[in-house]
This record gives sequence, structure tokens and C-alpha cells, in this order.
Amino acid sequence: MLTNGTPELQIDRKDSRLVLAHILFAFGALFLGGIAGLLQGLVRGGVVKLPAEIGYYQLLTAHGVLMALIFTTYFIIGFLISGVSKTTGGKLLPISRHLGWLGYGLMSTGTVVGTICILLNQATVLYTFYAPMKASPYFYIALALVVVGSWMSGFGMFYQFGYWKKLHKGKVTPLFAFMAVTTMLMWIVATLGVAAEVLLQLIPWSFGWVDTVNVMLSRTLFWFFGHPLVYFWLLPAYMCWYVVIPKIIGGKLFSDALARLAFILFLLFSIPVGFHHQLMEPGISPFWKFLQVILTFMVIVPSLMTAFSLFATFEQAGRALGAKGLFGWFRKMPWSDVRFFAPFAGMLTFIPAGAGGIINASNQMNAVVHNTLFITGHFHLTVATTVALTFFGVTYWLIPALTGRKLTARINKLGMIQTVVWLVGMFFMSGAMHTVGLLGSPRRTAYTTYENHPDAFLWMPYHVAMAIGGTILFIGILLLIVNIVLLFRAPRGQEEFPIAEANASAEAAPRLFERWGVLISLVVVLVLIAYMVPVLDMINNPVPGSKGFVTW
Ligand code: HAS
Repeated sequence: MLTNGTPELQIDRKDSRLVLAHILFAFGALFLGGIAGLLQGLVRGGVVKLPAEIGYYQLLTAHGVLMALIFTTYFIIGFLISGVSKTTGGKLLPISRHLGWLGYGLMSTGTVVGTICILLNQATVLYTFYAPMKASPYFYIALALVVVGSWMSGFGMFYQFGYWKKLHKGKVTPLFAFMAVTTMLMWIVATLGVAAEVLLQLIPWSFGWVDTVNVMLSRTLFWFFGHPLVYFWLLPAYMCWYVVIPKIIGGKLFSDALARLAFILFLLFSIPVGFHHQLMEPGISPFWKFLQVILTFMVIVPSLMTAFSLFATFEQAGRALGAKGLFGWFRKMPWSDVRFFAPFAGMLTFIPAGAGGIINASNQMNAVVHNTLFITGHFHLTVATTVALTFFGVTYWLIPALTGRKLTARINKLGMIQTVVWLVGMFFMSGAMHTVGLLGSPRRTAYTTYENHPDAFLWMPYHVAMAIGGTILFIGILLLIVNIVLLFRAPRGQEEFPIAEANASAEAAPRLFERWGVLISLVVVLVLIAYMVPVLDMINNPVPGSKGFVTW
């Protein structure tokens, strides 16, 4: 609808600005991280050599931090704020918006300081910043600022959600807002681990206030955060799949209650599983590893529920549009609509990507793949394809919806091309990583022939394929940036913010799903069961502390 010749925005103009600030920052980080990724792919493939002033691991740190931590966090917070605003009345309360801007300011200060530390070669510790590699204290302070900033935005969303509940007593909360709150709750609990690591261990140690660090404890605290981190990336993609995609395909969400249950299961099971990243580390008793592997298999369940729900949604929408037979729905999907095509490509990729995760989680298989490029292949399929393609698909309608412009047929077509370029690039890169990982090629290494070892020569063609894939992916990033610029220059008009209705005949969500006190208590209990004994053991019977190392 046009009012006074100006298109009506899908959410309040001030909220739009806050969201756009996050989204644009995210893509700035993606671009810079992409340059680092391109260079490191070419170096690892033996195609180019870096000048002496730039280290390979410095690039790898910039790539990991900017892509995995900064691009994702900014995009997610922007997307979540937009959906919370849209589904709770189209306008944030001033306090929620102010908290959003405060969070943005803190995160941006942290990002700038952290990036400067990396560029000055003072923090070449990769995105996992494992001790005993020791970065500048300012790098850890920068990370703390990013985390605290994200909490502020989370608190803003909680406040908005609580206010909506107060005004609509007894009503079922909007699904998107419910999912956003669950995701941010999980994030806040998870980041307590990394906050403890950074504040209590790494900052005092890097300032020299203490001489040594308990490496085992620091890694455990990191992975307490590190695994839910991957679901912090995944859940916003699931929000798009559950809430947005049904609307785009002209259908309804299969079951609102099932979607909520999936998110609650993620809240419960995504945190007490960090040991599956430490299966090959000594110092943790096999019993606790075994327990956390069982919980890891529990956290696969909500993804399987999601797959079921998506198939059911497609099937129902397809049948409503006249599809017949087992796979008739397939032909009824809007294949030429990038808003559907890009996230669908992400879903399809998640089938092998998730299977890779199940391989990693099995103790014996983990011994084969841990610390090889197989793991790098796994996370390029999960976060860099499934999640990234879904985020790209969202971008194609979100920016026009926030700026009062139209996703034109031309930009839509360019978006489709960009999606295919991304898929092809990832096929080469992640495919080669998975294969060469199984042949034993380690991850986190620069170009080396291991003194002309025959195995290393066997790996070389795959490393070249990775470089080719990385180059194609970088072209994909450039195309995306061009498309974003075109979106800002597109003709004025009204673009939909697609929010699907739920199937009315499905079971309603039980009230327990909104009992936050009960849910948080369950989270605490599970965390205590999985972590209390081993962590107390690490504190009471510490391994000899390590001094810091600057290995670069
Ligand atoms: Fe993972 C390592 C286990 C999911 C990311 N993972 C990593 C690392 C990252 C990462 C970044 O147990 C490396 C960290 C580092 O730097 O060291 N991962 C799992 C398991 C899952 C899993 C069990 N990971 C993810 C997701 C990520 C991610 C999601 C990012 C977004 N991962 C591990 C383990 C390690 C690990 C070990 C440690 C390895 C080591 O040794 O270091 C599960 O959550 C996966 C469940 C998923 C499924 C797929 C469901 C499919 C769906 C799509 C449906 C499709 C439709 C369309 C409907 C079961 C929902 C179909 C249409 C048609 C036409 C067919």
C-alpha cells in the first residue's frame, strides 16, 4: 500500500534502520572474511605465495572470526529483531530499540578492536582462540564486548516479548517471536561459558597477572559455548524454514506445536554436548564423553522433526495446489523464486551435512576424522552452505521489505545465479575437504609437502580443487554484494515480510511450552548433570598450567 506516494514499510522506520545497520555490517564482514578465505584457499592449493608481512594463520584467524563469529551474529540479531518487531505489532518499544542500538555499539566496538588486533598480528589464534596460544589482551576484551553487546539485543527482545504477553494474556505467542526468544535464551546461557573463559582465565593471563592457564578447563568452557554456537547459527535458518517458507510456497506451517517443541529441544540439548568436540582429548573421563555423546544424539532429534515438518508442509501445500501422487508436490514449488530456491538449496545440503555431523559424533569415527579437513568440510556444508544460503534467501526479501522497494525479476534472476554459483563453489571446496580429510589431510595447516612425503602429494589435487571452489565462492560473494546494491536501488514498492499461518487443524501447543521458569530449570539441570563433576574435577585436580605461546 502506498501512503502519500511513499511505500509503507513492513516494520517501523526506526526499527528498519536498526535491522539494516546489523545486516549491512554482517555483509561487510562477509566481504572482508571472503577476501581472507580466497587468499588462504589459493595459498593452501599452492597457487600463490603470501608476502612476508602477511601470515597464513593470520588470514585464517581473520576469515574464521569475520565469517563464523561476526557475519553470523550480526545477521542473526538483525533478522531476529526484524521478525520480533513484525510479529509483535510492527514497532519495538523504545527500550527494546535502545537496547538494540546499545548492543550494536558494543558489538561494533569489539569487532573493530578485534579486527585491528588481528591485522596487527597480535591475535593469530584462529576463531577458537585455543590456549596456550596467547593473543593480545585487547583481543579477548574485544570478544567480550561482542558477547555483551549481543546480550543487550537479546534483553531487548525478551522485553518486547514479555510486553506482548502482558497485553495478550492467555493468547499463544507469535511463533517467530517465540523462536527468537528461545534462540537468544540458548545463546545467553551458552555464552556464559565463553565469558567465564575470557574474563576469568584468558584476560588475566594475557595481561600477565597470572603466569599460567588451565588449558583443559579453558577448552571445556570454550566448547560449552562452541557447540550451542552452531545451533545459534542454525535456528534462525530454521525460523525461515518454519515461518517464512510455507508462506512463500502458498501453504501453511504443518504444525505450530511441533515447531515450538523442536526449538525447546534445541534449548535443552544443544548446551550439554560440548565434549563431542573434545572426544580425542585426554583428561576427560570416557564416562562423561559417553554421556555427552548420548545427549548429542538427542539434539539430532529436533532436526529430524524439522525435516519431517518441512516435507509435510511441502506435501500439503502441493496437494492444495492440485498435486497428485507421492512426489507431485515437487512440481508445484516456486522454483524460480530466489526467496524459496536459496533456502531450499540450504535444506537439501543439510541432508549430507547433518549426516557428516552424525559421523563426527560417533566416538570411533571421530578418531578417524578429528583434526582433519573432513571437519572443515562439515562446517562449510552446515554453516557456510545450509545457513548462509538461507540467510542469502532472506536478504533478497528482507532488504526490500525494510527499505520500501521491490525485489525485481532481474534481481531475483541474479539471486538464482548467485545461489547456483555458491552451490558449485561449495561442491568443489567442501567435497574436496571431505574426501581429502578421509585421506588424512590435517586441518588448520598452511601449504606444506611434509618434506615431500608421498601422502602429501596425494592430497595436492584436492587442495587445488579447494582453491578452485574458494575462487568460485568469492565470485558468489561479489555477486551477492552487487545484488545488495541493486536491492537498495530497486524501484519503490511494497515487498512482503512473509509470515505463514499455522495449520488450524493441527494440535495446539501445550501451555508448558511457555513456562519459561520450568524450561530454564530443565536447562540448568541438564547442564549440571553433564558438566558439574568433570568441571569440578578440572578445577580441583588441575593439569599443570601452561604459560602462553606466541606461535606466529
Ligand atoms: Fe557439527 C564440528 C556433530 C550440526 C558446525 N560442527 C563442527 C564444527 C562446526 C560445526 C563449525 O560430534 C567445527 C568446530 C571446530 O572448529 O572445531 N554437528 C554435529 C551433529 C550435528 C551437527 C551431530 N554442526 C552442525 C551444524 C553446524 C555445525 C548445524 C553449523 C550450523 N560437529 C559435530 C561434531 C563435531 C562437529 C561431533 C566435532 C568434530 C571434531 O572432531 O572436531 C547435527 O545437529 C546434525 C543433525 C542434522 C540432520 C539433518 C536434518 C536435515 C534437514 C533438512 C531437510 C531437507 C528437506 C529438503 C526437507 C539430521 C532438517 C529435502 C528435499 C528433497 C527434495 C529431498
